[in-house]
Amino acid sequence: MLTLCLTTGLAALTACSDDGTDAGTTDDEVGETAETSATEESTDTTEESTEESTDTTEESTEESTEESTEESTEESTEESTEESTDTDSTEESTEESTDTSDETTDTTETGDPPILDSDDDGVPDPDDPFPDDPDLPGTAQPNLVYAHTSSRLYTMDPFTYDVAEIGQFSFDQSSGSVTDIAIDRWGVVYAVTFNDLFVCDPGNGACIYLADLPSSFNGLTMVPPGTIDEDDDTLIGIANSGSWYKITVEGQNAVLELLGEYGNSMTSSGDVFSIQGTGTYGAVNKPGVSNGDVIVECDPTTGMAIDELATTVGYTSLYGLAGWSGKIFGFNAGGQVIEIDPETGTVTEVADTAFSWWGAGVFTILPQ
Ligand SMILES: [Ca+2]
Ligand SMILES: [Ca+2]
Ligand SMILES: [Ca+2]
Repeated sequence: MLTLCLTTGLAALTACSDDGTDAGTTDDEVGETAETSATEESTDTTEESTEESTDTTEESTEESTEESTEESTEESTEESTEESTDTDSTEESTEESTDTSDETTDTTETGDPPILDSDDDGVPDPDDPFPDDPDLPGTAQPNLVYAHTSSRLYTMDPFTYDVAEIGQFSFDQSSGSVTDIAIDRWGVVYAVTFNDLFVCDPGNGACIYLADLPSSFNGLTMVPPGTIDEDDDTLIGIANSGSWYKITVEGQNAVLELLGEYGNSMTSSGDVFSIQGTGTYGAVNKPGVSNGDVIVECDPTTGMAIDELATTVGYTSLYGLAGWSGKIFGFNAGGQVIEIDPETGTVTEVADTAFSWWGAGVFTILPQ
């Protein structure tokens, strides 16, 4: 269900982006999205049947179709108004299922996962805001972490700590100060200003508007597949208050779902990052602690702080947080970059720059 929710959101925003700023086709977009979802369900069933026996592809397809028809019939008895729609979807699914059976047979021979990437840009269709444009949205380099000021994007090598400027953020509309960024496992970079959500090209900082934000976030991160969504990254916004929200794009609006909060009156200093197999960490302001921020490990499904790892004595305003295996990087408003050892809590300054850091991001799955 969550996968469909995110997929639906991206499909809807893709339609919007293709139409520029035109917001007058909402009904059509919803209809197309619904049909797509129905087709995907039927296609999945067919793929499973095909994998069982490629020699009986036709029989499997027929069985899948029968199952789909039965399901449609059951639903139809409950709501007669949906009967015609379900029947249409089943007929379309039958046609597409036959095509997909052939593709699946080929895929089985090569052993590649059956994830469609129509424009071959390395970002599968469900996670590609521009699934038919190989030049957008652009992807981050997997061996680097990213950090930014309110107006410029940078990279940092997680081992040499070399900081390099990519360029100034630009906006196709609704320009603003970037309060944080997040990177999914494919390298797609999302950014928030105080008012809006964007997807940005990490090659040049060019940001494309996605949606209005109902409230501001000083932290933004993806959490990896298997955390909230079994199969996909999930975009999370962290409010100054310390509350965590799941962000889903529907049309030109970012829909928020409250997941939880840090707890114990801790508020967000500025960011969270989450890497599969490594953990989920946040920089918080803790009542009674004034000589630094506190680095906490979090439950990524609720945001609740489950462990306190370190107090970054002498370093406050850690507005950006990123990391690597066994490394936590804090980027502060004073321009320093510190590394926190999650095992020992040791804090080490690794870079001192002239840039007032506002945020940071890293892939949810590190390069293998
Ligand atoms: Ca793609
Ligand atoms: Ca693309
Ligand atoms: Ca971030």
